[in-house]
Amino acid sequence: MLSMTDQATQKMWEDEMSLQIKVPEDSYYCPQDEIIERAEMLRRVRIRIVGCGGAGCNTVDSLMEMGISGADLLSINTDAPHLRRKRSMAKLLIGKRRTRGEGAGGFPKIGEEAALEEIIRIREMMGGSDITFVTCGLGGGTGTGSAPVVARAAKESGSVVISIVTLPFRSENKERMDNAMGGLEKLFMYSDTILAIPNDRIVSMSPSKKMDDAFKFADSVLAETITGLTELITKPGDINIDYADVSHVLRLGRTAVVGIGESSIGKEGVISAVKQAIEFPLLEADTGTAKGCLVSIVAGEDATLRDLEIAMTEIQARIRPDATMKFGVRYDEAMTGRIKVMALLVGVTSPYSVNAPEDIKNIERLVSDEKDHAEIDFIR
Ligand SMILES: Nc1nc2c(ncn2[C@@H]2O[C@H](COP(=O)(O)OP(=O)(O)OP(=O)(O)O)[C@@H](O)[C@H]2O)c(=O)[nH]1
Ligand SMILES: [Mg+2]
Repeated sequence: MLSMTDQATQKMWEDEMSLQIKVPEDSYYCPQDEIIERAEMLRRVRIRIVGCGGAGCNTVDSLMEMGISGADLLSINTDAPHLRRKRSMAKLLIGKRRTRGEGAGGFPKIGEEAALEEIIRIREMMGGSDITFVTCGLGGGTGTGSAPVVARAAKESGSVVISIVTLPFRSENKERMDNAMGGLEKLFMYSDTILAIPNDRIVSMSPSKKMDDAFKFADSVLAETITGLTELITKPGDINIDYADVSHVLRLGRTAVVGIGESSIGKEGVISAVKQAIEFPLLEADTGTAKGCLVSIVAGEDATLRDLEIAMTEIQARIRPDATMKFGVRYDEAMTGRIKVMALLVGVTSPYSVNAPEDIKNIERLVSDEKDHAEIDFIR
């Protein structure tokens, strides 16, 4: 039996509840939301994307054109005219004394010295990042020499570091391949995850074999990969992936592959999107060995729970049964009738895996034997 005071309290409580229920939806206000919002701002994941050297700055320029949200873009180069022409949110001309704004002339040692000249600025600029993408075309002087310096500064400031680099074309000279392998070895020391993509492989997927088009295509592949990964973390979805999920999965293995697939909704379409994403031919990886998987699904509002279930089951069937899988889902009006699946598979085995320094020799051999060698003239 409730006492009189308890009954009065209960009545007051019920009145208060009914009052709250009567509040019209559009004037919804909850004072705690302000505090929660502030906490949300504080835990916003800070993502930096740093393009080093000519190719790296071109990738950042492509990202600016595509419009990326939730990440800061930084371009670093020794080549002043190139750096000035390219779009970025912030720029750093390195090696003003060493190279006088004229590039590193294909010498990674000079690229490294140029970066070290500005090490204090680089450390400042890397501070506070949670995730740093370092991107460059390995093989030249600036990107190859400076990317490991940037990766190291980011790592030392406590960031997760993902290096996404290209390996030179077979038709470039042997010196460039040696440069690239030296750079890869250094990047290996400061990266949590490395995606090293042979240029010949990218071009074998490119619709045009003309050099300019091939580079543009390579830039767009890199830019799309980076955008996909960034938006997976930063764009609020209906099912979110957060920083803790991402850093956990990224630490499950050094080598990662990423693939994107898009198709119509419905069973067949969803399976086809998953297949495209997982069997993305860039690195010939054995995805069945993946230890971790981050999946981002963007679908039209008409996609059903069944479509999502099919996508999940199809992905699970293609990776290790005990793999850690985290996924985010976002509905997007612009995707009506369609579904886009992006999968980052971590800890895969690929001929291009860099899991130990010895693997680098192996990659060098593979790139030299690349059967998909692009028939393009590379003139420098
Ligand atoms: N994706 C892409 N790759 C490129 C492009 N230009 C060159 N590459 C590749 O990237 C490698 C490095 O070239 P750059 O980026 O021009 O060289 P850098 O880092 O600026 O070095 P230096 O010019 O010697 O100071 C080349 O060997 C090519 O394999 C480009 O526009 N896009
Ligand atoms: Mg250059």
